[in-house]
Amino acid sequence: MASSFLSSGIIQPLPLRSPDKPQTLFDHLKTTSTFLGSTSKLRSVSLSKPNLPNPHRRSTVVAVSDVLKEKKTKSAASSSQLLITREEGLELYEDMVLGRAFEDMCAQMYYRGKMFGFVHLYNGQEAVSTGFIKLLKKEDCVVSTYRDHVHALSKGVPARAVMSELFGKATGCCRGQGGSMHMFSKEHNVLGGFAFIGEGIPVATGAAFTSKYKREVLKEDCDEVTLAFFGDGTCNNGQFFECLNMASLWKLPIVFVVENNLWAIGMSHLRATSDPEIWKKGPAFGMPGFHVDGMDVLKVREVAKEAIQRARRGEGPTLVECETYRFRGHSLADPDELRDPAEKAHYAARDPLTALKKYIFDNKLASEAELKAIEKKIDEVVEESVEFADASPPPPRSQLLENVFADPKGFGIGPDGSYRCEDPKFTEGTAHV
Ligand SMILES: Cc1ncc(C[n+]2csc(CCOP(=O)(O)OP(=O)(O)O)c2C)c(N)n1
Ligand SMILES: [Mg+2]
Repeated sequence: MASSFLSSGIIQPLPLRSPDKPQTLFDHLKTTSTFLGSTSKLRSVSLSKPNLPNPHRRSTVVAVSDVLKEKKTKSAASSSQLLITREEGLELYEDMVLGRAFEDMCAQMYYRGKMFGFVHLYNGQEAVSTGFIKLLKKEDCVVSTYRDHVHALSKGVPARAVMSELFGKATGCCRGQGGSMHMFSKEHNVLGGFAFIGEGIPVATGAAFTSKYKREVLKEDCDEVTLAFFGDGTCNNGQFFECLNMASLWKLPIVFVVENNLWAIGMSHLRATSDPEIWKKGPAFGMPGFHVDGMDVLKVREVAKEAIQRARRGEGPTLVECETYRFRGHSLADPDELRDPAEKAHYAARDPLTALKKYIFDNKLASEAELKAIEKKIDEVVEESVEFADASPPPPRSQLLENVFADPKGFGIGPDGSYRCEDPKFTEGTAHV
């Protein structure tokens, strides 16, 4: 049998391990890495050396440390050169405080029975939303997940419209029909939160394709960029790989932003993923991959700038893995008993808001009183959002079937192509719908 395989030209797979260097299956389990701050040990590393330079690789692999090192060297001549101006620092701080205060208020309102269904909070991950989205123009698009309130806020959707949506009220950004997991705003180009993990990635890829089509085929003046946010658990889904492939093939103006908070509900990223360094999957598809400290808004912002500018210049997609952490359970229904308290404490000590505050003070960008004034202003915004949502009316009954089908009354389109609700039999009650 074996000889007939050989003679028919079937190439046998290469052995995974060199026979003269015996290796047990457990050897790699002993390997640890400082890559992730999790208190768990890295369970697995690739047996084939993945870090060998590949002469055929078209892409560059850049670690964030290199980007920042280069920036530091460049700015060494003038030591006064900071990563942000005073105005930028205040804008970033305000956005992060808004994200945090809004989510804390959501928790209160949820437990008071004001919200329905699952609610997933973003506490701890603010540096990612702020670091990326505050660099965007209004025309740029954002696609989120079910952990979407703060992405919408960073993109400019008013707090009252997001809170009202959470309360299921008619004044919400989706008129109360979406709820927590489905923030959408045409005006602000927030193309949705998605409950099914990975669902948003093809939508984002489609949005990026639209931008490219407008620019290159319709010759419109368009340099829009799309950001696709999703979690570590989502990176083991097929849609992620399919979209990386298409985006790279067509050089789409998109940035894939992985918010690696180390957990997918109760499943540790290190237990579920063959190679936990997600950023390495970028170069495999011919795009740069970055790994950045997602608890530091300034580091995130530096990497985000590079990736967004690359997309705007028409040079194609980038994969950015932000290592971050959620400070609360998976959703407000999760008692959060699975994660190691030491791990939680490790990240709590790296709170992104505290880190930015320190940078602002160390560099004398603003006084304590100025930051306090921002916090007070945001408290008022969030309070007002609750009052507004509470006082708003629920959606009318007539809205129930709107936007479900492609006709204003929700009864669909008949075989002749006309709206079923316009069929005279419809009002007589004899139409089949
Ligand atoms: C297609 C699909 N499969 C399974 C689920 C159930 N599910 C909900 S959240 C989640 C974990 C996602 O983890 P991650 O992508 O890391 O996002 P995080 O919640 O950490 O932000 C899973 C598997 C789902 N929503 N959609
Ligand atoms: Mg996760």
